[in-house]
Amino acid sequence: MPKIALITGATAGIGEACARLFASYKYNLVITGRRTDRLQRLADELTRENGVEVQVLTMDVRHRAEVERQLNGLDEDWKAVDVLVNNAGLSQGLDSLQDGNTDDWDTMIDTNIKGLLYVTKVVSNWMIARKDGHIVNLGSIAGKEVYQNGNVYCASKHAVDALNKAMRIDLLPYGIRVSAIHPGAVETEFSEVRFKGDTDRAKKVYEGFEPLTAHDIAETIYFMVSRPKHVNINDLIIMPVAQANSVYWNKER
Ligand code: NDP
Ligand code: 8X3
Repeated sequence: MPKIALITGATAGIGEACARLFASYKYNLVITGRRTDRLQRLADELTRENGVEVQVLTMDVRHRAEVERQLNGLDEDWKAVDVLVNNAGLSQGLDSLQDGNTDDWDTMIDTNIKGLLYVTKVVSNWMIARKDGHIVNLGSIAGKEVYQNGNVYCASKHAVDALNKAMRIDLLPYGIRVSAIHPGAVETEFSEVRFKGDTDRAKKVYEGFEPLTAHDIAETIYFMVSRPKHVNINDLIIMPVAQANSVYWNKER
């Protein structure tokens, strides 16, 4: 029986890289995001290249009713999810708290915290019923440290760090594994989204050093998930060699 991975935010970056890697290991996939065209193209490609089955769910994780409707609408066979990668997330803006845009705050909190909770509530119940499953939460170095102007994004990722620990306790009686991965700079669409389409500003974030790639993160997530059943990696921080933490960098000038 092929395993099933449900990956949120699979239209780009880390989520897309996870979808590609898990498909190469013959997982059937449920991939989600807001951009249906990208999801459908990816699904067609992964089925063609890897012979796996892929379900596409277009959903905005901020909308609880939509999340519940889309997930609960899956056929029963597809609810036997072995791996949930809680990846959908974003940053909006890089402003001081006093100058912050309150709509950006809502978007980050609604996506990174509430969206992750809505998806987890539904899927964890499927895992509880089977007494099996593994949840991998995308935290960030921003969930371990706080940097200038990172305020609300950092807070949202600190919340993911707390929820990762909380899930592990609450799901303990059911043998469900819960892990978090906390990357430093990964070159994806993240900065383009943070800077709202300002591609020049986004490109500069990754200049003068070698950032992590989405594939680096996908490989590490696959490593976590593919450990023997009795092994759980609770927490993993992964950085580019040129980034010691949120503040100290070794960049060429
Ligand atoms: P990308 O912008 O490349 O991808 C983000 C994904 O999240 C997209 O597929 C996007 O899909 C999805 N997404 C965003 N908002 C929503 C929403 N409201 N509903 C559904 N899906 C949504 O960024 P990354 O791949 O870099 O980011 C993935 C995760 O990794 C995030 O949680 C991020 O915080 C975290 N992270 C990233 C780091 C980095 O340096 N890049 C470092 C540390 C952590 P769509 O727009 O189609 O809905
Ligand atoms: C993304 C990494 O350092 O921009 O979570 O917050 S950082």
